[in-house]
Amino acid sequence: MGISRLISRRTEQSSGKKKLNIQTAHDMNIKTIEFVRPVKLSTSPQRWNVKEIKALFELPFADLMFQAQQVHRDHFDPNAVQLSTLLSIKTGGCSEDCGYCPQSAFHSSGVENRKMLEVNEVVKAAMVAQQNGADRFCMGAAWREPSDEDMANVVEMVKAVRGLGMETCATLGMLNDTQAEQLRAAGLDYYNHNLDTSPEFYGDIISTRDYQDRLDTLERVRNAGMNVCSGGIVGMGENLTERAGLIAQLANLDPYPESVPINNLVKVEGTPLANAEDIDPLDFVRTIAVARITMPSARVRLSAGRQQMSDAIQALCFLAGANSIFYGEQLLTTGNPDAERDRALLDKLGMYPFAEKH
Ligand code: SAM
Ligand code: DTB
Ligand code: SF4
Repeated sequence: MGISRLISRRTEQSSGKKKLNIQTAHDMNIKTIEFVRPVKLSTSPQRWNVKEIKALFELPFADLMFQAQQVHRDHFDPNAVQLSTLLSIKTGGCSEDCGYCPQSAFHSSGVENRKMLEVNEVVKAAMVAQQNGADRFCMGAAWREPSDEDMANVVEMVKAVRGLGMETCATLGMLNDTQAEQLRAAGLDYYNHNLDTSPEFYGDIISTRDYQDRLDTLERVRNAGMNVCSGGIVGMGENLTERAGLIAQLANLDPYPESVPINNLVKVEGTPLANAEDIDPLDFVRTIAVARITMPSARVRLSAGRQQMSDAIQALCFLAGANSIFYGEQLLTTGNPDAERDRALLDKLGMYPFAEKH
């Protein structure tokens, strides 16, 4: 059924004028979704194919946003945002060649190699983050994979941060089964490991490990019983099919990740992607909306790239279903809006940190 027919079916004659019956808007929205893509009741683990996801990307902007809002409101308080603070616990000198990353030893970005932080330094940073209102603390390391010695330190960090009453997340590269189990036993709530892009485009960006390695790590995290945080980067020169391919991979994980960071490439001088063409900001918003629709109950994080984004685009991202941000003036090696600017933005939008009201 066409949208216009749906709307006219839901209108009433009143004083000679057609009036939209607000009470039935919810019902109407669902029908609009059916109009765009028939609801699937199949139990197949392949929930979405790339063609269907591409079709979502190609919807008129307002239709896409409408669907995303509907799905968002069905699953979350639409005005609550989860705040996650990042800390680089081991910076630079990484043996992988990820084309976007300033921490790769293959590139000359000027990022200094630093040894791993001490447990007490990490705890101090977590306490500051907590005082500033963050509810999740994410520890990131520039490793291909952690060594046994690294793991012993990370386990202490996780226990200590958890002891503060914060949710914990770590991103340390590839894990084996034993390491995944160690992290779970330490109380790690989320493990972040991004697929980054589609399988087809992946080889253009990274050559030192393959896509299957990433999927294997995600499976180990899942099997160990931790929440999965996995997303990707847009704006690396991928085409629409490849962008849709990333979302399809994430959405078809069974189950899909609890947390989905969508990063807008931060172009760092000295990396192979320093001169990548900017993605149209509205296409970034579309990516958030498509992630929301295809992974309805996931936290979709408006991740890296916010410092370069206007308030208006960020507001559209929230409208598209983003409900988590990195909070604090530093990501890993690059900048992020400072806490004051974010507080002001949330206030302006009538939004609030999730932890304050839930
Ligand atoms: N070394 C570990 C790994 O790669 O799994 C963990 C840290 S790594 C920096 C975590 C993620 O940060 C990457 O997978 C990528 O998605 C994101 N990232 C790195 N550099 C970025 C950039 N310049 N812009 C946007 N996202 C970036
Ligand atoms: C994620 O998806 N984005 C974060 C976090 N997970 C680890 C990292 C963004 C890094 C941006 C570049 C930098 O600051 O080095
Ligand atoms: Fe290393 Fe992670 Fe950067 Fe890749 S993204 S170079 S694995 S720190």
